[in-house]
Order: sequence, then structure tokens, then C-alpha cells
Amino acid sequence: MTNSNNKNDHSSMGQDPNTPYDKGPAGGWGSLRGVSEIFGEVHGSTVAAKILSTLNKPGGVMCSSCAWAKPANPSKFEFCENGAKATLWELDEKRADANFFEQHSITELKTWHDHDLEKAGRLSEPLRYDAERDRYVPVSWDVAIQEIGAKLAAMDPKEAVFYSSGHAGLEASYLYALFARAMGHQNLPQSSNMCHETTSVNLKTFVGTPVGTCTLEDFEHCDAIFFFGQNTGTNSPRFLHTLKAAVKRGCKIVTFNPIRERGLIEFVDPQNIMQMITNNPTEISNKYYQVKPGGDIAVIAGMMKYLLAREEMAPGAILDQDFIAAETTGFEETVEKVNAFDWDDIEAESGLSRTMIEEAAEIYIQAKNVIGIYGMGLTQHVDGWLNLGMYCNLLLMRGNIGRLGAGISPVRGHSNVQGQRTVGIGEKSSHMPADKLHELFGIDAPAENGKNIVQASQGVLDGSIKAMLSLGGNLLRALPDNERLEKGWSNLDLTVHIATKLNRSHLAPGKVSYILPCLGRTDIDQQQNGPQAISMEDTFSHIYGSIGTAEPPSDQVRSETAIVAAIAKATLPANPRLRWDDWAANYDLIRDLIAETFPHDFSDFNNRMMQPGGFYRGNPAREREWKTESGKAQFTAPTKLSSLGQHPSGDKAFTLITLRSNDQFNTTIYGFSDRLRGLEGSREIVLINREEMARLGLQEGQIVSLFSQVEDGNVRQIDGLKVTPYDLPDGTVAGYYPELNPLVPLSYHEKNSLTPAYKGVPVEIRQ
Ligand SMILES: Nc1nc2c(c(=O)[nH]1)N[C@H]1C(S)=C(S)[C@@H](COP(=O)(O)OP(=O)(O)OC[C@H]3O[C@@H](n4cnc5c(=O)[nH]c(N)nc54)[C@H](O)[C@@H]3O)O[C@H]1N2
Ligand SMILES: Nc1nc2c(c(=O)[nH]1)N[C@H]1C(S)=C(S)[C@@H](COP(=O)(O)OP(=O)(O)OC[C@H]3O[C@@H](n4cnc5c(=O)[nH]c(N)nc54)[C@H](O)[C@@H]3O)O[C@H]1N2
Ligand SMILES: [Mo]
Repeated sequence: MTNSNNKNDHSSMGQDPNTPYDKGPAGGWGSLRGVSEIFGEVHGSTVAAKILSTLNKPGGVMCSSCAWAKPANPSKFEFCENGAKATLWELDEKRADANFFEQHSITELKTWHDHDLEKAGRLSEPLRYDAERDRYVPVSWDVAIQEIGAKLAAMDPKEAVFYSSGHAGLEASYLYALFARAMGHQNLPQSSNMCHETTSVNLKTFVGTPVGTCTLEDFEHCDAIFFFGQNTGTNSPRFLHTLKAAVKRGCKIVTFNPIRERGLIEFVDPQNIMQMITNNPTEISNKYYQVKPGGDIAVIAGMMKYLLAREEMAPGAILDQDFIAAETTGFEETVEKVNAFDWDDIEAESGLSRTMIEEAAEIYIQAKNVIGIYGMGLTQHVDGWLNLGMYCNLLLMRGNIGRLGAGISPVRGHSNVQGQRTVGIGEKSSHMPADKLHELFGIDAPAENGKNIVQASQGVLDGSIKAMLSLGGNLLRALPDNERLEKGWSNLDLTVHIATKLNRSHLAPGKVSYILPCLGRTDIDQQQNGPQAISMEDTFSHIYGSIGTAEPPSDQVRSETAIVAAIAKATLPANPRLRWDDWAANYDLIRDLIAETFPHDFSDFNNRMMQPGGFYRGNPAREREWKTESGKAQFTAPTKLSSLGQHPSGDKAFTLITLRSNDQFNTTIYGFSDRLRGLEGSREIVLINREEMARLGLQEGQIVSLFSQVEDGNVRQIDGLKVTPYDLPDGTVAGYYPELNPLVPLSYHEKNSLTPAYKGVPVEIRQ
């Protein structure tokens, strides 16, 4: 019930969070310090320096952190603070080896902090859980693979789930997706199910593509960029260089976010000596509006009302009527619904004044080309579909999709999260063409869809799922309701983790449980046919090759591709067309198969993968080819003004936003400094503004509990949170992911895609 993951007290009294904006701009000296702290702590060798110098450059290592583009003409250092942290974290010289596991039982390790589990070092040999000794013990690869294969072969395929976090390259991912379908299931959930699934499902309905329509080139031609719920400074810092260049050209940036995120306010380019010496930041956002969580539909409805009113005064001057008539459907109904909304309600739901919303709308009108950026602030809400529908409406009104300098642009999370979907990871039959599977391998994939991560988790709880394979990731920290789920996990017959570092999910072993250590992106991948490259896709649908150059952590560590191939071979009946050994020996063969399976996206894959700037697989909506049901871009008539599933009720009730700090990559906690927000020392905190503190009689530093207000018979509670004053809208509290995940019910998710609504949970504060 309580947050037990707190053995080491890393807290020191934080700096005064009431003035978080005096901590200096994003980038700058702070980012260099952030890197050097990890550099000194984890790895001081020249190998690390060498790898960093090749990061995100053609022929080098593609960063394992975020999915931002790798430009054709990279800077001298084409990496950011967080990319460097991710790289150095992987190049860890410490080893979580047999000796480590001999010393620490699972019961003990469960009391460790996430940070300390990963700090144990790189996993370096295959391990099997020994229940009697409550320890993971070394095992040979042969025994591990044969036992896993035999267990999988003996079960109903639909009882197995193959999860992947968005790290693994296209080669391993394709084999994984093929393996599942050859076995007879499509239970292929992915981290995007907790992330941009709202995009994949809903953007497809609105404009006929599950991914964004922009490329890097558009940022050279846009006149305004809107930001809804994406935190660039922390989550895709290299984007700040693109923004800086756009600002210098005179491009306007308008941000809607409940939190004043440093990186969207100002930025000192750590690669620009003059800026560093003078500490003279570039101002990023012209306008920054602290919308209430879930208030974006109201904001956009207000902006649309303003556009419609202006159009009425000067017909043809504001809207792109030709575009609307020729390329879209649903406009009239949408106009009717938007005009029916009252300004008082719009102001109440958004927390912003009519003047502010009209001011933003005027900037939108003045710009010829507009890009709409968004992130988790729009996707992780119950009515996330309507957030995106309204955003598309706004852009479509002035023809801002499908031309240079304009478009809708989700910023993806994991470095290959988008690419894994492109090559077949996903629970739907449509994710991998059935005719190709039949033609190439004689496989008939199941016609019915498999389970996404919410459905798979429900299956763990109700006992219908028996085996869980994880290609990376840390589900028992990342998922909602993780405390409830952890209990269900131990009832699984088989759990297999293919991982680089130890995490909490490994500590909930099923009846038979393995940890299989794998190579990371930076490691040399030596196979029978020589060293291998792997590939990945960025948020702009560009595909790049990546070659690791570091010595692997031990000779026992295998590539993800080789591990997946070996388990598949041990599970499936022999089929001469499934050449698992050959594929593991030479990844060129896998890329040929990817090109044959998805010819439109990957033709001539092997020859193009090292192209500087990556090769573009194209996007139909960018060409105004609308692959929707109607063959047109779809306006969405709004049904409500808030994307919250449930408004909090009562005096002590608040909407909770769960946040990432600048010192974490998802569940990997590098440290305890959220430098850009001026928060230091502790992650067990609850942010709330001073007026709300006074109203409730709360003192700074006081310890409180949060209770979830979603009622389904389960009490969801977190104790021990330190009250920390912070500039937030009224009625809003915030705290860190993953610590607060037990408060989010598994059933509280976006309507169409089931993406958990991590950004709008109704909670109550209790003293
Ligand atoms: N350093 C670092 N980089 C990362 C990650 C990491 O953990 N650390 N994670 C990676 C992954 S997997 C992903 S998906 C991306 C995530 O990157 P983002 O999409 O930026 O996601 P978050 O940091 O969760 O939150 C985004 C912002 O939404 C705002 N927000 C919350 N609720 C609302 C709302 O209702 N409306 C609006 N307009 N804004 C709101 C929050 O204040 C926050 O600034 O980052 C990737 N990059
Ligand atoms: N409350 C709340 N919850 C959230 C979110 C939120 O905003 N709020 N965000 C959600 C989002 S956007 C996402 S994407 C998910 C993230 O969910 P996951 O992707 O499942 O989690 P990660 O923390 O990225 O996984 C970290 C682990 O991956 C393993 N790993 C690292 N590198 C590699 C590699 O190269 N190969 C392999 N095989 N393993 C590797 C390591 O063992 C490490 O411990 O969390 C979601 N959960
Ligand atoms: Mo994500």
C-alpha cells in the first residue's frame, strides 16, 4: 500500500522550489555538470569519450535515449546531457554477476531503490531463479534456452505475452514479431501502449497515419510552432538546437503546459562557446500558458471559435476554404459543436482567460506555416483522442497538414519505439501483412488481434496469461496499478527478461524465471559472419544504422537478435524457411526479409541504412494522401471540453500529473537532481502551489498521503510524500513517475487506445 521502494534516503532539503526559475536556462553549464557527474561516477575511460564522439553520426552509435532525429550534418558533439547519461550508464564497468546475486537475495533486493538496482552494473551471465535459495543463480545458455523453448512449446500460444520496450533494433524486433506469429499469437504489447498509442490509433483515424507528418526540414520553414504537453528540455534536448535556429529566423513559439518547463523558456547552447561564456540564453517560447491538466480541448475550442469569428468578419481571409472543401470531411458538424461552447466554460476548463486564448489564436493566424508538437500531456488522458482530434482540427482549418513547414508532430519516446511498430511489433493482425508471412515462411498468423499491455496485464491478474517475455523494459514500475500487478506476476509459469541491467520487474519471478543478459547499443555485436550493425527509426520516420564499438560486458552476453532467434528455434517445430541460425549469424539477411515483408518502407534496406541523415520511409498524409475510411482528412466534432476521465471532487481533491525528472530515463533513475525544475534530493514529493497549501493548511516539508479517487473496490494510496511548493495551476498536484504509479488504476485509460491516463488522475491529499 505504501511506497516501500525507499531504502536509501537520498533526500536533502531541496533548494527553495518557490523560485525554481533562477536555476539557469536549459543546456548551459548545468548540463555539462550533469554529464560529468555520471562520467566520473560510472565510467571514466577513453572508450566512453570515443563513443560519445561518434554518437548519432553516420557510421557511429545511434543514441539509446530518445527518438529525436540524427541530422545528416551533425554538430561536433551530436548528443545531449541525457543521451550522454544513457550511453555512460550502459558503458558501466561494474557487473551484476553471479557473485552479486550470491550475496543478495531477492527479498533483500526488493528493498533497494531503482537507482541502486541498476547501479549494481551490467548483467553479465544468464541466471535462473532458485526459489529455495531465493536467489538468481548462474545457468548455461543451453539449459536456459532449452527450458524456455520447451515451456513455451507446451502451452497454448495465446497464454504467452511477448513485451518489448522501444530499445531493441529493427532486426531483433522483426524476429520477435515473426516468432510470436509463427508460434500462433499476437500478444505483442510494446512500451508505446503506455505512451503514444493514443497517437497510433487516433491519428490514423483523423489523417490516416499512425505517426507524425513532419521531418526536420519542416522546422526550417515554419512560422510558428505550438507545444502542447511536451517537455523538450528534459525529454528531447537536441530538439532545443532546432528550436533555437527557428527562433533566430523569427519563428514564434507558443506553449501550453501546466508547468513552466525550463527548456521551453530559455536555452544556452552547450556547444556555443560565446553563449556559454556570456551565459546569454536564447528565449524559446514567445508565449507560455499554464493550462490546467486536461484543459487542452477547451484551449483549442477557444482558438477555433476565434478563428471562426474572424473568418465570418472577412470570409476567405482566415480559413483555407479550398483545402477544407477538397481534402476534409466533418467540418460543418465540428463548427456547430465548437460554436455552441460557452466562453465561461472554456475559461473554467482551461484555467486561462479568453484574452490569452485569443492572443494565441492570433499568433496562429499570423503564421503561414504552423507545426503542432505534442507529447504525453495530450496522449495520457482518458479523452486523449479528443485532444488529438481538436489539435488536428486546428491545423486542418488553415491547411497546416501536408505541406512544407507545417504538420502534426508527436515527439516519440524510446529510440526505436516507432520502428519496432513499423516492422511488425503490435497486437493487431494489420501490424504484419498476413500474405507476406504466408508467402515467405508458410506461416498463417492468427486472424484475431492479440493483447496490448493493458489487456495483457488484466490477463496476468485473472490468470489467463501464463508466460511473460520482456525484450527490455521494466513493466512492474512502468505500468499503472503496479503493486496489484506484482502479486499476479509471481503466479506466472514463466518469466523471461532479456535485459542490460537489473530492475524491479526482475524481482517478481514467475514459477520458472530467467534473466538473459544482452548487448546494448554501444557494444560490439560479433556474430559468425563478423561484426553486425543494427538499425532504428526516429520520430520523423527516418531509418539509421548503428554500430557498437565497446567491448561487451562479458563473453557470456549475447545480442538481442541472437537470443530471440535461439528461443524461437527452441520453441517452434523445424521449418526450413525459418532460418534462425543463419539470421543470427548475418543481420543483412534479416534486413532483406524486412524489405520483402514491407517493400514500400524498406526497399534496398541494406544499401541505404548508413545514409547520412537516415533514409525516409515517407508518410502519406504529408503528401495529402489520406488513408482514412473516407479517404479525406477527418474533422472531429468535440463532445466535451476536458480530457479528464474524472474531475476530482471535494475540498482536498486534486488532479495528479505524473512527471519525469531531468535525471531519469523512464524507470532508470540516474540521480536525484531535477535541475531544470530546481528540485533536488528527493523523489518522494508532492508538488502543489502555495495558495492551495495555505487553503489546506499544509506546511512546506510536511509529510502527506495521496489517495486515488477512482473507485473500483481497491484502495490506492501512497504515504510519505513531502509537500513541496511549486508553481502549478490551482487544483493540480504533481509528483514523479514511477513512484506514484500505484495510484493509477489499470482501467483508467484513453478510450480508444487504452493508453493509461497518467496525466490526469483524481486524487485526494490526506494529512
Ligand atoms: N531524459 C529523459 N528523456 C526521455 C524520457 C525520460 O524519462 N527521460 N522518456 C522518453 C519517453 S519513453 C517518452 S514517451 C518521452 C516523453 O516525453 P514527454 O512527451 O515530454 O512526456 P512527459 O515528460 O511525461 O510530460 C510532458 C509534459 O506534459 C505536461 N502536461 C501534463 N499534463 C498536461 C496537460 O493536461 N496538458 C498539457 N498541455 N500539458 C500537460 C507536463 O507538465 C510535461 O511538461 O520522453 C522520452 N525521453
Ligand atoms: N505514471 C507514469 N507512468 C508511465 C509514464 C508516465 O509518464 N507516467 N510513461 C510511460 C511511458 S511513455 C513509457 S514508454 C513506459 C516505459 O516503460 P519501459 O519501456 O518498460 O521501461 P524503461 O524504464 O524504459 O525500461 C528500463 C529497463 O530496460 C532495460 N534496458 C535498457 N537498455 C536496454 C537494451 O538496450 N536492451 C534491453 N533488452 N534492455 C534494455 C534495462 O533493464 C532497464 O532497467 O512507462 C510508462 N509509465
Ligand atoms: Mo514513452
